[in-house]
Amino acid sequence: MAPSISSKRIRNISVSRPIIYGNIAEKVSEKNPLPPSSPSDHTHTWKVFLADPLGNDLSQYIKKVVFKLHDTYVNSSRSIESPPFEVHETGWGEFEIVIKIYFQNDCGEKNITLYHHLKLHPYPTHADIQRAGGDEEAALRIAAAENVSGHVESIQYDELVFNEPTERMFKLLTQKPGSLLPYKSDKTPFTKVAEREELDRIDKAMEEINKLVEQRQIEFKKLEEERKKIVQL
Ligand code: SLL
Repeated sequence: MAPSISSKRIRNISVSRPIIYGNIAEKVSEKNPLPPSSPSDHTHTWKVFLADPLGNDLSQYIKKVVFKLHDTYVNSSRSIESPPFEVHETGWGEFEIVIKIYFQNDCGEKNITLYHHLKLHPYPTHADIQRAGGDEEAALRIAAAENVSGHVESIQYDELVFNEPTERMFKLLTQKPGSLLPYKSDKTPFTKVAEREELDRIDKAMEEINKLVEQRQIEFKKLEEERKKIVQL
C-alpha cells in the first residue's frame, strides 16, 4: 500500500520541542505527612514528571510515558497514558528513574529514553563543602540541615529533536507558535536568559578549573625536578 500523504517524511528539516523532566521532593513532616498507605520508614513524598515548560499539552504527539522506578517499588513500571505525565510516590532512597516516551502511532517516531536521578536530599553548596573541610558526607549533612523547608527540586531542560518528521508530525509540531524556549517569562524558569546565565556560570567554573590545573602542573613540575635531583645524588 502506498504511504498516505501524512506519513510521508519531509526531507532536510528538523523540528525541536522544549521539554522539562525531573522530580520534586518534600521531606515528611507534620505539615507534609505520609499518606496512610505508605510504609512508616518512608522519609519523603515525591513526584517525577515530564512536561512542557510552558504548560502546553504534550499528548498531541506523546501517547504515553513509562516511568521505571527502583525494584523496591510495587509495580515498578508505571505507564501514564494521558497528561499530566507524572508519578506521585513516597520513599526513603534516591535512585535512577528511566523515563520512556512513546509517540502517537501516526507520528512515525521511535520511542525515546531519558534518565533521571531521583533527588531527595539537597546538593551541598560550595560554602557547605568548604565548611565541611571537603568531607562530602559532612557537606551533605550541612546542606540537609540548612534546608529547613525540606523541599528539593531536580529538574532538567532538554529539547526533543525530530529529524525529517512526517507531514502529520510536522503539522502537529508547528501548529502552535512559540514552541521554542521563551526569551524571558514569568511562567517558567527555563528561558533563553536563564540558559545564557547558566552558560556564563559554566564558563567561569571552567576558567577556575583550568587555573587550578595549571597551578597543580607547576607544583608537579617542581616536585618532579626535586625528585630528579634526589635520584642523581
Ligand atoms: C539506595 N540504591 O540504597 C538506593 C535504593 C531504593 C528506594 C533506593 C522505597 C521502596 C519501598 C524506596 O525508597 N526505595 O517502598 O520499599 O539508596
